[in-house]
Amino acid sequence: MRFELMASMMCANYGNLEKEVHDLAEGGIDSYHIDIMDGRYVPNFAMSLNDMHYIASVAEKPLDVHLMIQHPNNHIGLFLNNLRPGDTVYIHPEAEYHPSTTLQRIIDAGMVPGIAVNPGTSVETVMEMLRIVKKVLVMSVNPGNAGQMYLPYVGKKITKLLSMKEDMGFEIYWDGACSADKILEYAPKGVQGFVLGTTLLFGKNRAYGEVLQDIRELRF
Ligand code: S6P
Ligand code: MG
Repeated sequence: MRFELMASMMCANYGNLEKEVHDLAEGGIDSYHIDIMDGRYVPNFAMSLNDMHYIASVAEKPLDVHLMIQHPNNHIGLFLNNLRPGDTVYIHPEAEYHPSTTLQRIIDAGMVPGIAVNPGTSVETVMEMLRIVKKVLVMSVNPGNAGQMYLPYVGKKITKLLSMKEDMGFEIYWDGACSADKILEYAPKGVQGFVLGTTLLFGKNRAYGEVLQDIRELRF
């Protein structure tokens, strides 16, 4: 079964970031998930523009940029100018007065447009944007930190989105507390990709390639 695996780079070892980027690529990661935070939209500062810029400069695989910032339209050019066509940019619709304007700027720059949907955000409130975006990043934890507990009520929202994705033309991605049992349950149902952080990939004292191979060999 083919599904995408993204590495949550806020969980990487910044003591040797270039090696992390290359080890993850050799291990078989599909893209680098970049959690940009402003300390306002979320109560944390994880990665910022320079981190993204550096990873973009040493990475050959695509970037998957998750903007957890207020009013992303004010600063989106800074991010788009440092990405390559085909990289993905997600915004949080609640963080923007006119989210479809911001999504159009992402599209015009040649990036893949996405929205991130918080655990407390309903599908109904983002319905119009589902026709614009190519990717929906479903948050199964509240945004801001790695290493949190999965929020089980998110499952019903994924079921609802799965029933709409073909008609509306988007793919679903999972972000937060992603474990093997979640991949086993949701990849066969049609979730296209999974962000891997501390739950499954980082801080395990195992080579990334071994961990990723175990995930690819899960028996469905
Ligand atoms: C959370 C962020 C996520 C985390 C990821 C970490 O604000 O958007 O991308 O980095 O959830 O994974 P884990 O397994 O530590 O929850
Ligand atoms: Mg994220």
